Amino acid sequence: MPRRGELVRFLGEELRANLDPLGRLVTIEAGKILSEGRGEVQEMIDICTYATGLARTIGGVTVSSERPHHRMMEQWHPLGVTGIISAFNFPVAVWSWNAALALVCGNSVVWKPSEKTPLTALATQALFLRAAHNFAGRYPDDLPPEILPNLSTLLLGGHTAGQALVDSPLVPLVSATGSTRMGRLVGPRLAARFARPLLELGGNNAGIVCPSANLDLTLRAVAFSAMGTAGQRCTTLRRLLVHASIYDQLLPKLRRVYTTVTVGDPRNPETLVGPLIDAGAFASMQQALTEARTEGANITGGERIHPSGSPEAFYVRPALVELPEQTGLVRQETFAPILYVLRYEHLAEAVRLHNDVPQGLSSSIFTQDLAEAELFLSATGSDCGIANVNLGPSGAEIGGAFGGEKETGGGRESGSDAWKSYMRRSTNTINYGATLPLAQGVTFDVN
Ligand code: UN1
Repeated sequence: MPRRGELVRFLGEELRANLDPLGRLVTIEAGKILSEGRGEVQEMIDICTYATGLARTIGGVTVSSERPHHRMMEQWHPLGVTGIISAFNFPVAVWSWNAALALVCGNSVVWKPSEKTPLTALATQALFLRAAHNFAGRYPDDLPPEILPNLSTLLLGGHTAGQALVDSPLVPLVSATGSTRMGRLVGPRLAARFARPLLELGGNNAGIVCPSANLDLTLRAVAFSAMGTAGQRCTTLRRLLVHASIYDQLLPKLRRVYTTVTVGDPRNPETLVGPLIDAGAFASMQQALTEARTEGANITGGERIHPSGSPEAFYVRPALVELPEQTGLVRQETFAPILYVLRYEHLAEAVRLHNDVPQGLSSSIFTQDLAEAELFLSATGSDCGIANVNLGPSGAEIGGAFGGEKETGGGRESGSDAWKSYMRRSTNTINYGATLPLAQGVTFDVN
């Protein structure tokens, strides 16, 4: 096994051994329900397994040369220190998608987690140090002992810590996950010093429900992707475009789910919706609902609730907001459990509404009609980085490239060929002949 992959394999083993405690810490610190806290750590394990395999297969193409006795090929070299800025909502998984790939690509990582979730970051860094220690014990002569633990550094702090990372000439790549507002600050600063950005910013993900949709399946998909993680995923379903012919069939079922879903202590296995992260999240949710009311919305849920024993926590019932049209409010991302529902008559109109937002992360269509599904996936369909058929926009697996277009920032993390962002490419030409033929037939003969 290439040693870089071996180190990540050791990290995966530490995570596997600590799946329950780290998952529980995610629940305690970020407020995710137990199953989602555990799922987050499972996602970390998955990317470590993936990256371990990738360590063996990273390679470049060979290219035919127009010059006789020449060979051309590509090599991929480590890029250097990889900066990682992550958000509260996936406090540890986002680090792992970046770190596992960056490490098998031969880089070190410096991590600035959200100031809202330092505990899970400290725990993850401790697991990394254990993995590094075990690696050093197994391969004592591979790396000087002081280097290994420094392959991952944790930078705890606020805005200025993030800025130091973004501005450091020692960091050629910064992968930043968070709001579009954050991306607008980070992107230009990186561009100013020609550093490479990998941006995962806001989403405003929609689902189109067609007349032939399996409504039971749709209902479950909508419930998980709109209310799961209390609406605080970048992939959360925020807009539902429902065909007029099935609107009155689907909406009563959805309203019932919104009024009955269990909201409460995320440590309780019965709970499906935990708290919002803080008072600010609650305030922006209420502001959006107030604005929706003035726009003539019919709102189910959205109110604050007070489970016993948590007077200071911000628990809310997810809000289902039926609106007559896609207003400016709907086109912006409010990081809270609000699902806007609109009615449509023709698929072309639904696709137009679907794409008529500044963000482009994830998307879904619910249909049994092959032509509708293919149209949605085609170049004239969804303009997002992720487009799904008969499942919600959230909950992606690590094997695919993850990220989106437009104000989502264009970056790709995780699977497929996302590893290329963490490496620099060198095009090599080797002349194994004794003459010097020039490309494009150019002659340049000196005496
Ligand atoms: C995020 O919310 O920042 O696809 C990422 C998903 C998860 C990742 C979400 N695998 O919902």
